Amino acid sequence: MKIAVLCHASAGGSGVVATELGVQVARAGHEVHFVGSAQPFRLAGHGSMRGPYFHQVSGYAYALFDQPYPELAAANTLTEVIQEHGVELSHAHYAIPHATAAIHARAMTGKTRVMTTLHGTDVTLVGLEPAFRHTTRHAIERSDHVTAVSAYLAQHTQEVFGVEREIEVIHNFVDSERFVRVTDPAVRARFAHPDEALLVHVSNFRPVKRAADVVQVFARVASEIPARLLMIGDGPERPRAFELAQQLGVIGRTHFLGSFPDVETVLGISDLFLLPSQQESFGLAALEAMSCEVPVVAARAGGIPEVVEEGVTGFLADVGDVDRMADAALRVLRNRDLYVQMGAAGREAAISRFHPRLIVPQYLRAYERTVELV
Ligand code: GMT
Repeated sequence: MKIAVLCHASAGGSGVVATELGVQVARAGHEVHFVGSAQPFRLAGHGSMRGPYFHQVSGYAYALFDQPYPELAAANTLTEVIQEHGVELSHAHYAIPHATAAIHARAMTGKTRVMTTLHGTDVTLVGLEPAFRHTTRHAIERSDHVTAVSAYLAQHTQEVFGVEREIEVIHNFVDSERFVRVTDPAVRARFAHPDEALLVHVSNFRPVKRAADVVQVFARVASEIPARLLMIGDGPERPRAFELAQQLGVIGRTHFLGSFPDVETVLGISDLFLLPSQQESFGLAALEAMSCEVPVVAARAGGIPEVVEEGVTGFLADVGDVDRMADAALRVLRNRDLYVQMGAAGREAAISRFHPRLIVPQYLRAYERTVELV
């Protein structure tokens, strides 16, 4: 098959899933063309003469236009790629803007099929805004096939947009060879003393991630046991989280490390992953932590319970219940047997339920079915 992929290039779960899926699909012998304004961040080093290929959407600014209209430019570049390479299927990660651009290119070429994967923000946040509601519903209804990364998201989409079409659930996956426990004590020694518990949070620090709750939970934990917190990523709520860490007197034990691509090193040395999000359609970062044998304490929000099994691979609490999250964290960190057992269960779940060898074939079958609609 010849497949075009549209996704966000910046660090974020949907871009990660889109890129790793595209790489695996290319390895399986298909021709994969990424189309976007920038190369997806995890695609670096994967392109070769046999693909995956990357086609940059050209920007255009003109004094009369108050915006560069990137979706129109994306539809235009995608049209060129479809015509030049005989693309049979455009896989859009996100209803808006990517499925909208793909549907536009389908209309212009009369050739390709459109498969859309919903990741969350397009449905639960931005897509529901009155400014985008009709466009999002149109993108979902007019795609040839739609998948969602959790059962929660599929059902929520049907409810809030009132769409009746089938939405296939295909969970996200994790590369369990890459996301592994790091046993070299020298790596861990760079971030924590041997007697300290190492807690970690990875996100884009949008308000929905509730980074302040991470700091609140950590401050309670650190008042009881020696501990350190690593905050990975960057975004609008980072300054507030920093300020709160100062106010609560834990800034010396909280390290804001910013964004970097090999997040697995930090996850691999950590003892506990915190994900107190207000809303999360899946929680890919939690799955990556589980693959590294790290127990998770998270909010019982959206699709998180489909990933983190309460009492088995971590503990869940109501959104904002930082006391319960801190109690759960202390329970795991104070009980070596429970900690080891939960870490092992997390890795087992990553391998037995979320391995690429289980998930990628589900996408390939969906591609085949969608292309055969022609
Ligand atoms: O969570 C984010 O802010 C990033 C966003 C994205 O587009 O990368 O994540 C969404 O897609 C991920 C991959 O499917 C999911 O793991 C995240 O749960 C989802 N985020 C939300 O639903 C808020």
